[in-house]
Amino acid sequence: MNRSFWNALCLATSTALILSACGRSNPVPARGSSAGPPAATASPITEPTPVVTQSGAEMVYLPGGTFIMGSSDGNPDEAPPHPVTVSSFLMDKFEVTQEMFAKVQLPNPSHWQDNPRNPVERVRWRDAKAYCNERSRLEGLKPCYNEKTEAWDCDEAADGYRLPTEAEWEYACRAGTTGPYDFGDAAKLRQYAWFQENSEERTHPVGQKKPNRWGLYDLYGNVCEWCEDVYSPTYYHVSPALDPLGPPSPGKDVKRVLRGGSWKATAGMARATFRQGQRTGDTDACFYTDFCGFRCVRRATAGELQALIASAR
Ligand SMILES: [Ca+2]
Repeated sequence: MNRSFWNALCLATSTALILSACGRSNPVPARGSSAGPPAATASPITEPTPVVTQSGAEMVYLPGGTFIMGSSDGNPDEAPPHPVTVSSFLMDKFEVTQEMFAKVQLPNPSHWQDNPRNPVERVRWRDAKAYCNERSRLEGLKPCYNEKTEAWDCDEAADGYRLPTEAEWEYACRAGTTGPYDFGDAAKLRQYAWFQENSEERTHPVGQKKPNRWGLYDLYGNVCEWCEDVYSPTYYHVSPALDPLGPPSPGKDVKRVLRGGSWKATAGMARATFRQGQRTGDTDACFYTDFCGFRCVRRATAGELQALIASAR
């Protein structure tokens, strides 16, 4: 292991010890949270917890934590494995479906439109961000994306919906485990994913397979999921240890990260650490990636979280 790995490990360990010494049960505060401390009667939420949002979207609250991102057993771009700490966040329980897309009155770009619970696909990276902003407006939240800038820059402090960072996606997929899949080995993948071996060359309605350990469905397979990050095969050598956002954008129509593999992926491409770079479709008149979908994340204040959890009961 190289020096940068050990430096990163020492930093993460030190951070964890400091937070532990402070007696904080939830290791990382919500990034961008504008709220004060939780209400005196509210207990900190330390386990993944399902919620339902104001517009009816099912999400799971994931307390932040530290994990080892990447793998030394996969492709070169998955190395080196390195410790990463992510702040708490909410993540969609399912891939964004076509009925969810319709709810914000955006045109459906999908190839397979025979079931409203099918995941939206053929969705450009920017269209996914447009959905995030519209869903934020629908729920009275501050949109994260500035639609006036070239790359629709993300305001990390806003409380609206956005695409996950690559680190958030992998943290959620790993669900506290360290292997290629949170459920064990590839022999069980059929129980959790639509992929090359069982998909019959198409998408399927979300939520039909088993969820991962943290209650998230279809992270493996069905549609690949857009992340916010610029794709760089060497980023893990320089990634910061706390809430990494990916490399800076080198220009227009760069590759962005896709995660999880799709209905056409091999089992190896559906691994928790598998990385894929995909052009965003901005300059491609024939964008036809019917394996590209996404799910949303957002931050929530402690007070909001309590209300969301109560509404899900
Ligand atoms: Ca997926």
